[in-house]
Amino acid sequence: MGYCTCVFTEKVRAARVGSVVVLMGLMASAVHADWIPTNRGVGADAEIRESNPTQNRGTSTELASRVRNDFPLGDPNDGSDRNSAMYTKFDLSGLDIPTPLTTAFRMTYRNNNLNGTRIQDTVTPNPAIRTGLAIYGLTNASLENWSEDTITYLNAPGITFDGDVGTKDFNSDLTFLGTVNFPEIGSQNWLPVGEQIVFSSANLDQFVSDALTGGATTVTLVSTVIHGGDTPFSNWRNFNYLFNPKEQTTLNSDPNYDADINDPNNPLGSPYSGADNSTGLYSPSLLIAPEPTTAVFGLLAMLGLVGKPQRRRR
Ligand SMILES: [Ca+2]
Ligand SMILES: [Ca+2]
Ligand SMILES: [Ca+2]
Ligand SMILES: [Ca+2]
Repeated sequence: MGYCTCVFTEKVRAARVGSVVVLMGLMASAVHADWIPTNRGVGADAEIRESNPTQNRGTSTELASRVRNDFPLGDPNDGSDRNSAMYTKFDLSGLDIPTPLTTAFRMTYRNNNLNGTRIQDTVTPNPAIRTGLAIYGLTNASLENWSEDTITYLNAPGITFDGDVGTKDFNSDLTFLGTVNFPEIGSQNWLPVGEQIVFSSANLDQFVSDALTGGATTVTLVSTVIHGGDTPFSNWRNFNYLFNPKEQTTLNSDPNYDADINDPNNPLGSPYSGADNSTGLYSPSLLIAPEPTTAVFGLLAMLGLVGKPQRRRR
């Protein structure tokens, strides 16, 4: 980021009266964060399905994960099991990457069917127990050249196909980064179309940082529902958790979303109902931003408020 060029530093030193205004401007610049959608450059998003391992779904307007494993390998019914994962690639070329950085990954809900039974334990019941997404990073950089137009379950990087539909087959080319749960449903009737689920973790920061240090210009994240195909919650098993890919250029309409089912008078409808996604605002996206405390400390140092003003190279 360009928040501490030497010229600017000299200006700041000379014009301390204007420090507050300058600080505000610099803050806006320094904490500026870019969500990089799969729309950018050679970015990509595609779902792969073990039940149809040679199928390419790169141009689909949906991205989903569904897992069920009721039948073992060799059973005539194994083909009715399900195991699908979502591949997303982000083009980081030409970006002014901050150091150190902080990151996040987000996707947005495609359909209006994410009600409480699909995300929470409704058996106990216990809304604190929920499913969500498990996120993996492709750490074998030599496999970054997968294409949205050709990726299938059989040729996807990080998967060793075992033929047993419903068992996840990730291999050591992928590194597990963590999980993110869906939120508690509370008094909503479902999660609104277009709302985001955001994953962030020190592991993700490290994964992106390591990739960039290694010279990568793209990074790949793979997402799947957390639960295995044998979860005891039948409403989670074999349910298709759907998200918007870049090809979903207009979000579904969701006029009956209710933010509070106990209030008969609140206005209905998702705030993102029918929203325009032609520029990727709702596509799978990776955030790369300056690590906040360091950036703020740097600004304060520049203004002589802490330590000495420092000159730093970009
Ligand atoms: Ca796609
Ligand atoms: Ca199976
Ligand atoms: Ca399998
Ligand atoms: Ca209501």
